[in-house]
Amino acid sequence: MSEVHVYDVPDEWAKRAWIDDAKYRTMYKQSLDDPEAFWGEHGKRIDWFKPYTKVKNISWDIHNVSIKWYEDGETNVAYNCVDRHLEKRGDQVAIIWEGDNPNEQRLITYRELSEEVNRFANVLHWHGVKKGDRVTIYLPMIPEAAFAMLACARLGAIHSVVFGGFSPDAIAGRIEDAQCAVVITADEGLRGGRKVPLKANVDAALKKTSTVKHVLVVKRTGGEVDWTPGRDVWYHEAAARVSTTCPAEPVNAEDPLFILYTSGSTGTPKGVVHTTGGYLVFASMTHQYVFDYHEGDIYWCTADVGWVTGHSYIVYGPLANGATTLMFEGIPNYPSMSRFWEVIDKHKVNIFYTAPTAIRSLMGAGEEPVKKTSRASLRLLGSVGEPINPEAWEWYHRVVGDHRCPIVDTWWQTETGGILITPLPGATKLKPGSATRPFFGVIPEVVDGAGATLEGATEGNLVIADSWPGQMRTVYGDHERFVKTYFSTYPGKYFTGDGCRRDSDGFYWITGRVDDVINVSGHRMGTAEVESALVAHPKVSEAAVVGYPHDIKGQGIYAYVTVMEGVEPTEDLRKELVAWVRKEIGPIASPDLIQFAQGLPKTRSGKIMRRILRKIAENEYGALGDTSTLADPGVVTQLIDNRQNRK
Ligand code: 6R9
Repeated sequence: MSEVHVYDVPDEWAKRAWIDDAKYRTMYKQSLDDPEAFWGEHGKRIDWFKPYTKVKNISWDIHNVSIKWYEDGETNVAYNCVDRHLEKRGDQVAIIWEGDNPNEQRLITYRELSEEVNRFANVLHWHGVKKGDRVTIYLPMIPEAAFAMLACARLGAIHSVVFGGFSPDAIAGRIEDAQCAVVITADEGLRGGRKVPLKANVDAALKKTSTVKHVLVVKRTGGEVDWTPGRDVWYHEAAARVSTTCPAEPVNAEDPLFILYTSGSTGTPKGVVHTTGGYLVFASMTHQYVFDYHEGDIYWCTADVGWVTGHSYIVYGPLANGATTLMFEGIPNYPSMSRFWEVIDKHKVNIFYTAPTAIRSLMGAGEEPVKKTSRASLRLLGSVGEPINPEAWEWYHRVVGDHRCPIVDTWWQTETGGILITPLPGATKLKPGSATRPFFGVIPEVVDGAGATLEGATEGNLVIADSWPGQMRTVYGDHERFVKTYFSTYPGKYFTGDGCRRDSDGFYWITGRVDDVINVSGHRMGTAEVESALVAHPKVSEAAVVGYPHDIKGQGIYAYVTVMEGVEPTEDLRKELVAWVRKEIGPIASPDLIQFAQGLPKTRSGKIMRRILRKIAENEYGALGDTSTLADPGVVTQLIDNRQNRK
């Protein structure tokens, strides 16, 4: 291994930060020695209508997986993110909204946020939404997305946010799975100057599912949309008819707050369920300590609210803490490659949290677009979504942060609700590419394939040995799948699906997924999902999908396709298949490379040998390993000869 550059904690950081190294060690030890006492104390960071008397009640026994935190407490997430701030910071900006067009912005104070959320909740209530009902939110990055999420929370309804890049089929599947009666969308979205036909996508989705009674449409661009009278409602018209007071429904700590669909190694996306109390405690506490958030800071997370990062670190964590959170509608390279840095200067952003894929693509444009901006307000940088390669880390640190800003490389998952492994900027020395140490209460372990726990400096699969309050509680409607996916591989432990290395300092280095999930620009894709989209095409007989290293996206999608008898595997068919997958799932699932194959390598029992396909896609065909179990070894030579990734 090449030598690792270590960055010590700067003195001024150790002094000013909430947590220095000594405090980290003390608190971490407390959190493990007596989790009841530790989380009992920290649970008080949010307001409770009815205080809890029980803190932690966990069983990870595969015959009875049950996860409960603060189980007899009652609270409301919208109350915590909005109402409780009004007295002290009613006039403080809660949300800075920066439009796709640099001339568009909105500043929303906590008082205005309260009015908007109450109004939105009343509109939902009017359309029949009550506690426990599921609501699909398919919106662009506009403040109404946050209003809608908080409005659901206010009523005790469960939101299911669907990323605006998903196709009508993907929306329909998610609506159907959660049995949603209301969908909230916009006429169109706007990204990089281009329009996204959100309402039209919802219209197409609703042809395939019948649970939806009302579609609330927020006017964003004013573009033409089709209208189904009786079903479709303009949000602004409904909003004009309701008041700005709506009581916050008391909900139990374990009542669901949201469902968020995420890809796994098999089957259709899973509805990850997060509940109320533990989730909010964990999101707000990690937001405060990981980003060292202090009163008055301007905080910007560039994620989309369609992903968990947007849920926990644009909306819930920051607003629970009374922070000013920036919400950006656009993309990093529009209208120019300097956009991120210009937004930072315009709004005097202090804390900036983005993804390695964005850093790598901006790196490609050189230093000039960064250096022509000031960025003097920046104090801390963050990274999330995939492993960050040391070159990108160093560039982020040197060019964006002017050597001045620590970088928190935060490892977590949709399932974990909040950050689990991360540096704390006043406590943890930094090693580029390492997510470093566990957050309070988190017990990472490295296990081998057989499940043995490995000690010291080692490498293997990452599991977590005990629960934390932000943990997902179940897969919506399928608890068995929850148990099987996360608790059956290593009984008694939560299996993350990630591989990792632990070095001699006890620092963790996440090496990427060890299952059939690929991470494309920080977006999770199940290879099985792309495969089933491909085989749904009438000209495709068989398909196998794997990831391969991609300079900007981290991983690209490589598809092996066998066509039906009599079909010509042409360039046109290749384009047709890419367009097909985009239509079936969405643009994030577009195959980067398609290889037409006469046959796929299979064992004699008919199992596709993905290990071999992965190697060929990685252009590492010299090291195929044991191929003795192949039914027809000739297939492999053909695949190598026609490989698509030749760099
Ligand atoms: C928050 C989020 C989760 C998967 C996870 C891992 C990868 C996320 C990472 C990271 C290395 C980091 N991942 N953060 N890998 N270093 N700092 O991204 O959730 O979309 O569910 O993805 O992303 O592979 O298992 P999600």
